[in-house]
Amino acid sequence: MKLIFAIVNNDDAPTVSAKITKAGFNVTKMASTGGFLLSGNTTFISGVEDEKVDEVIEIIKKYSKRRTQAVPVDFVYSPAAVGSFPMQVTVGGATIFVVDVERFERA
Ligand code: 2BA
Repeated sequence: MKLIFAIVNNDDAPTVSAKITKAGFNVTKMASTGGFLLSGNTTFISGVEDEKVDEVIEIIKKYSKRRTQAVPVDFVYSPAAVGSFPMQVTVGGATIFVVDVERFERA
């Protein structure tokens, strides 16, 4: 068994969640925050049999869109020239980790 962690944009989360569930997989949705942009995203965790991992990943990829987001970057040229300008950062579609599950129980 594997545990899939998938970090997706909040805007894609409802669709990703619905499609994973509709395909018959169990999934848990957690509110998370990206360390770089410090904005909210969604982390899904899903425990699946080894042979089903690719199927779940395909669903996540299909419904997670790539976006650009503006981030303010501060600059200081001189004491008189201080300000910030927007830098475009590409976010997503999804950041996915797959780890081995040593033991799984439902009690
Ligand atoms: P954030 O950390 O808020 O990062 C948002 C986007 O900013 C990243 O998109 C990436 O394009 C950019 N970025 C991140 N760190 C950067 C840096 N030091 N310099 C320049 N640009 C940087 P994604 O790569 O698609 O990541 C989306 C979200 O997935 C991340 O949000 C974070 O929450 C998570 N994530 C990505 N890689 C991860 C990793 N190796 N471990 C844990 N979480 C990760």
